[in-house]
Amino acid sequence: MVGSVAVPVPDLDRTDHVLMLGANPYASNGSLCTAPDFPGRLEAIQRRGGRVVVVDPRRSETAAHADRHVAIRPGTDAHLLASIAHVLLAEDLAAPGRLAELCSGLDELPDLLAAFTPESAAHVCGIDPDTIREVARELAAAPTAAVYGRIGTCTQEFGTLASWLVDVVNILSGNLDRVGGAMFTTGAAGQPSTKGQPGTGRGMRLGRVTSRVAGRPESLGEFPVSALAEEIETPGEGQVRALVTVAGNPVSSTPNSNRLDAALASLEFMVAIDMYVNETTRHADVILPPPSPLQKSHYDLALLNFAVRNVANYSPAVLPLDDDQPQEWEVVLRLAAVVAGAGIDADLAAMDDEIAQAVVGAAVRDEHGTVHDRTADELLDVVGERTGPERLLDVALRTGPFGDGFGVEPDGLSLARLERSPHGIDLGPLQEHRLPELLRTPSGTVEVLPEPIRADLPRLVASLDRNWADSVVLVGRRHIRSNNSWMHNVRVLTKGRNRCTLHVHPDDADRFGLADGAAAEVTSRVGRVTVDVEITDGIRPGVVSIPHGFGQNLPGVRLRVAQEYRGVNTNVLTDEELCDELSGNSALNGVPVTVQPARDELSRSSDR
Ligand SMILES: Nc1nc2c(c(=O)[nH]1)N[C@H]1C(S)=C(S)[C@@H](COP(=O)(O)OP(=O)(O)OC[C@H]3O[C@@H](n4cnc5c(=O)[nH]c(N)nc54)[C@H](O)[C@@H]3O)O[C@H]1N2
Ligand SMILES: Nc1nc2c(c(=O)[nH]1)N[C@H]1C(S)=C(S)[C@@H](COP(=O)(O)OP(=O)(O)OC[C@H]3O[C@@H](n4cnc5c(=O)[nH]c(N)nc54)[C@H](O)[C@@H]3O)O[C@H]1N2
Ligand SMILES: [Mo]
Repeated sequence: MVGSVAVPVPDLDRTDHVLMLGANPYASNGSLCTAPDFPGRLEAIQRRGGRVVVVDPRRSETAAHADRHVAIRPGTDAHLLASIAHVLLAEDLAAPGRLAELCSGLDELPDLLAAFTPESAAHVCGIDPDTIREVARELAAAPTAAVYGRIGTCTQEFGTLASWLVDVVNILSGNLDRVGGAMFTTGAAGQPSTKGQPGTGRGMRLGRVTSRVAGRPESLGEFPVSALAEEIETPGEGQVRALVTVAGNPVSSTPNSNRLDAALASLEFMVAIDMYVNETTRHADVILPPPSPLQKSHYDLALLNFAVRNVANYSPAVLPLDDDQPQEWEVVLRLAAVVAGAGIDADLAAMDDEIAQAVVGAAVRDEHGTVHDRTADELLDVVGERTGPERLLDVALRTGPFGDGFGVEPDGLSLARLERSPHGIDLGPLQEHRLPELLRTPSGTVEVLPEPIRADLPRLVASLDRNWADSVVLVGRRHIRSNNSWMHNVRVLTKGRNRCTLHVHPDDADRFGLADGAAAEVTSRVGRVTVDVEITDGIRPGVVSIPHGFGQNLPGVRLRVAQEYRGVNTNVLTDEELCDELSGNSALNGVPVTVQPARDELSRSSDR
């Protein structure tokens, strides 16, 4: 829509109304939206008279604090949002304001969304039509509002359309790019929309190439991980025979774990950069250990670009490296040298210099940048002794929107300035009216109807006729004391009652004959797990929930604490063929399952 990776975030500190779907910041503290004390900022909205509306099949911690909780049927957020957009349009509540001029394609929305009346969406979403109308009217009536959708809305069958519709509703309600609405962060470093010609560009292309076996589309140079197992298994030209994992545990985190697990075992070669021997790295021929996080400096190049204030924070390494211990970037660079054919003894310092030359060269060539009239050598001289990522960070900060421009703005940002500011630098609240300068689309407009979206909409319309109420579906959840798959070896974070339980509504427990604390067997198309039952009315009937990242008790794993934990891997159940067709992204939520009492408690450990 805007032509580069720019995701608007809710202006939490100034908004009057948040409509949040598929996110539980009381556990996660947010996602693609960075805010210290996210829950406190939500409560501040309520204290100043605003409202928080949460759409979630579970009464999550966040939903429990909300002014309104809408318990949606999983996988149907796109239908709900399309219907909200429909109400805004049909009731003449749409007020895009200045956005009308900046957008193209808006006028086509009424026709394209005509099928999504509250009545037709209601039976899909399992929400009554009046609630949909009220949610839409409240959003329109609020002086400012922001719609925010995350993991629950994007990792599902209509995930891309749901994410698109979040932006559509923000546009129709006039809230995109204005104070109190959904705003674009101005990142101090590494933000594509602060480089090159303002207001126009080449735009984004999806699916320039497709994956070999299933034809899944590439996006930003990546294939969806749902294609990985088949790419390893399927013989022929281009078959994946070697794998490098860096800070990833795909056997735990990606769908149909058992299939990927078997596929990794069939590789000719695998190397992992990781500090643990876990579900994934146990398949590696070589595990290269990174230094401790305390031995590494940190600047969050990714998530600071989605912060609710413009900020820059740098933390230096706390502890030194041991003698002969390489930095993690040196490990990665050496692997790159080997893969590129330069050999194990390649001159890393020379490679690092080349990379810095390339990065500074690009900054110098940017005729809209602050260092256009300078030379790369001159700038690298100013950077001085630094090497590796810190040198690149210094260049990015200095040539970024708050940078010192290598002397042009003496008070501007540089890494040295961040080093002198151990608490970080607050660059102020988000700025409105970053449109149209932020755009990098060929048309120079917010392209409201990108072609892949238009082509995918009929799939959403067709699904209105599906019999949604038929199956029991599985969703995930997060807990504040767990981080994906890798905090379970820390005793202080895992002690206490089992948190890897199957949440089941009391009506469903009756229906399936499940008792609280007993074991249930959950089966999907691809797998089965045996898991402790926790009966709770905090989940919608017809929906069950298991958190991801547990189940470390596999042969070969060396995680003493985690292996003892009474958890199961929910991604044994998620299905690599159940994807959002448009992106190929896996539907981790809304997976059809059957549930029954476990035949045998002992089967728990033998489920694999
Ligand atoms: N403590 C902790 N913090 C974390 C993480 C962690 O593992 N632990 N992980 C980090 C990472 S990698 C990320 S990406 C973020 C994620 O952060 P969030 O995006 O906030 O994700 P979750 O906390 O998983 O909340 C997702 C919610 O979506 C609901 N849901 C499931 N299916 C649907 C659906 O179909 N529709 C709707 N509307 N809701 C649905 C679930 O019930 C759940 O409450 O958190 C980050 N922070
Ligand atoms: N069912 C279900 N599945 C999910 C999700 C869900 O909500 N439901 N969430 C999805 C999401 S949002 C995400 S982001 C993925 C996460 O998926 P992954 O990124 O695959 O999983 P993590 O568990 O975060 O794995 C991190 C790995 O990095 C290692 N590690 C930690 N620190 C370092 C370091 O400094 N250097 C190196 N080299 N390694 C390090 C850890 O030991 C661990 O092996 O999971 C996804 N999977
Ligand atoms: Mo994530």
